[in-house]
Amino acid sequence: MAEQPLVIDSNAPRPEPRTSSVETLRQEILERLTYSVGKDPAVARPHDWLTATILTVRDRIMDQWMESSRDTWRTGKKRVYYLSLEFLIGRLMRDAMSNIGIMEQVQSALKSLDVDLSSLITLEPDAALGNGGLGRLAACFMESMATLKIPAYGYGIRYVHGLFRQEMSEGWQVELPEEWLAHGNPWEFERRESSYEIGFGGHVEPITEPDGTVRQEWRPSDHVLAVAFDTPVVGWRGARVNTLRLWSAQPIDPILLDKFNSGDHIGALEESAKAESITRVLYPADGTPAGQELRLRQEFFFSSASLQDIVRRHLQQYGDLGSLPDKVAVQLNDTHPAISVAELMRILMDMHGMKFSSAWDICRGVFGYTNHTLLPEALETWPVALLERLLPRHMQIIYAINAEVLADARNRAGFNDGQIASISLIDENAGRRVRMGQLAFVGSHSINGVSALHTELMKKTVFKDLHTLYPNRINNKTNGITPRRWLLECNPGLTRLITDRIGPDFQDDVTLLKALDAHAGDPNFQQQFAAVKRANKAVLAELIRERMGVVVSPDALFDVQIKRIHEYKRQLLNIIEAVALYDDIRAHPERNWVPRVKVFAGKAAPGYWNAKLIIKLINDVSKVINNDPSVRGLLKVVFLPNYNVSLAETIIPAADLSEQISTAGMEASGTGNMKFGLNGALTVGTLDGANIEMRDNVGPENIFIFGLTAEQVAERRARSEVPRSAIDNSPRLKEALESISSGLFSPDDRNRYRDLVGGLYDHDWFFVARDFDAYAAKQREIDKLWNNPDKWYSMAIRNTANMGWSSSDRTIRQYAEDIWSVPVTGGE
Ligand code: 26W
Repeated sequence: MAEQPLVIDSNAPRPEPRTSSVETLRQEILERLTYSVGKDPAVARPHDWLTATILTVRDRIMDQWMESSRDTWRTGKKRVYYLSLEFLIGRLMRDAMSNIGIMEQVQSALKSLDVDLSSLITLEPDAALGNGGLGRLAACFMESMATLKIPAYGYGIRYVHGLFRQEMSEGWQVELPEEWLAHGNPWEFERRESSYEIGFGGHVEPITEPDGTVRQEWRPSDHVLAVAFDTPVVGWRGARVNTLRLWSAQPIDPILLDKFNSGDHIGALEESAKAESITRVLYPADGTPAGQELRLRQEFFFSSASLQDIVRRHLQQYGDLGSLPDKVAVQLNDTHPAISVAELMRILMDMHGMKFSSAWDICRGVFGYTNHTLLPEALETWPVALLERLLPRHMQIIYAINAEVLADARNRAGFNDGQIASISLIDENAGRRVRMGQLAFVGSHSINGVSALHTELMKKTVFKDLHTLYPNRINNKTNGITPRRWLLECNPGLTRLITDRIGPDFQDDVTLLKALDAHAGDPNFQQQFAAVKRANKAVLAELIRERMGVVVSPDALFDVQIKRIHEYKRQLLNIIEAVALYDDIRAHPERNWVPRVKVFAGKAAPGYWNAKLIIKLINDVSKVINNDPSVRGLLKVVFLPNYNVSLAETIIPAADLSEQISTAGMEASGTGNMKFGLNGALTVGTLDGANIEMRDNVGPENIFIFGLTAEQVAERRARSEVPRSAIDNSPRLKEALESISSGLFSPDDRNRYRDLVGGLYDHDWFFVARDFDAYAAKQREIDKLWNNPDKWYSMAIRNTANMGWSSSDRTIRQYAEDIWSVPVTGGE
């Protein structure tokens, strides 16, 4: 099936590049409004102006987009493909304008048309195509790869609804569909020419070739079409523009006309609905077999489309697949795309006639796998029976890979039966299931953890035996964040202040923030830093008033925990401490209490009862505390609904204290911790994930570390320590727990929290009770420091100064060098 190599004519004509003077921009926005949106400026609505502005900004990215792509064809540079079920990219307009440096011109152009840029910015919907840190990391990586001029594609799914929109109903989370595409999406380009057929089901047929060899051919029973939608991703100062290619599922036959004409109008459209259901929502509930099957369909759908696309592009350029590992690096973002290993093997063997061993070498040359969690429930496994039915050929290939690996383990490494069972791709314990982590591991040349601690734990726990078998594969790549979005764009006040102090070079090399260390003791700079923070807090206070009807003072300490709601992240520890503080404030009104605002935000997985109950508890507690006059406004608790990237961009610059309090050993890395530190919040946290590296970088004297270490947690787990004594020995904890379980905060249902609190007495899986005293003591230390603003802000400045290491540019350089073997030509 040799493709004709495609010759790119570098001299093909192109239009004059767009310029960006205020006058040109004004003219083009008007033209776009009139000729593309089709609206008379006299009657245009805000959304029309938004679309016209986005189209105008987008045009300024096109030249570089095409140039970037031509360059890769011309030079034969290796391409990186980042496969991820989530891309939490958020809003794109401000990011694009800022990265290509036209924000001020656009603002003036719009102003001359009587349109306010900042209100247009907030009108843009958040592309909520992700759930948590893993998805945001993918978005930060895309931006850094463009900044560092690495030719890269992100591949994912164009969910019609993304993650659910969270609303509160009497304090309970309610999930509603996210309608981010309601007004169309001016950023994307539909590429009908890049569509692929994706098969499911059917059977495998052995075909005997003329030379006597036997080739397996998969005959799927049904197909859907994967259609590409491309979004440009522009790097800092327009260094390079890469592509985020998201797949949309469409039916091969949109309508069965015979059926329709025979009167079965709904039945005629069933195929269509079934195909489209694949890319409707992110993380469909997988509590039912049907839900599980849909998840697997999603994973195979986007893996197969991406690999077909990658192979086609490679053949067009190079004509032969032997060079794949030299020209292609595919990074698997967790196990969600792990089926890609079997799919690439199928493409190479069944479609291109390669032998197993050559295909297997290519496969491991191409793939790298990043692990993001050690939680057993998040390590994906699929029932063998499901795979056999849905992807029969892939199941055969998985067996063949397994045989290869197990033979290697027995013959070369002399593994015993226990070790064999632990590395096998098939888990024989709980019904036969395919372990996707193991598949991703053996199919990759590199497996990385996302913080130093997490990487060490991977070697000791889930991948212990695979690490013994392949000792050079596991490596660490601590996560990072893009300083463009998470400082320059979300915190213009701080950016200006820093620029005035140390000059603008840090905008190109964020490690230069280090120069701020020398100013940390300067009272004048401390005051300016405090003033910027206060202004950001005033903005957040206004948002809290608007959305929640709660009045908070920007002079209070803003204490923030925003992230997915999960028991291991311990929002429960935080809210119990708030209750204890509430008791203390009332018991000792004479003391000099520090005014605090506790801000929470985050979504709970729809099927995760305890997480939803914790949201309800936070809301119940806030209702009581916020309305109790004896608190005298010294403590406020707010839960802001519908946490997303945009909300984070408003909250993080306004935070004084960042809560990173997971049970040690359970948070793979965390990236919120870095965003807060960069914006001058102090961290209260456990020795978990990247908190440890943060402490090493900002210095132990500039961070509040408390609690049991991962080793201590593991040791206590191993001896099944009974946690009750931690409660019995802590009168404050006991009192807080009793008030919660007795129904003080839930008079309408006094038993609501009985089991939640009971769990802390019985097993306390997440060490809430055992870390409580250390946490509460830290909080009082923090109060003391707050009363010493010079000291507080000198520490805050030192945090900002020493967060340069957290840039995703640093992380991507490490991936480029150690995993992908691609040169980095961009950046400072
Ligand atoms: C199997 C379903 C599933 C899907 C997604 C389970 C769990 C997830 C998480 C949302 C994955 C996730 O976001 N993990 C986070 O990844 C970040 C980036 O590496 C880390 O910083 C966080 O510690 C980790 O929780």
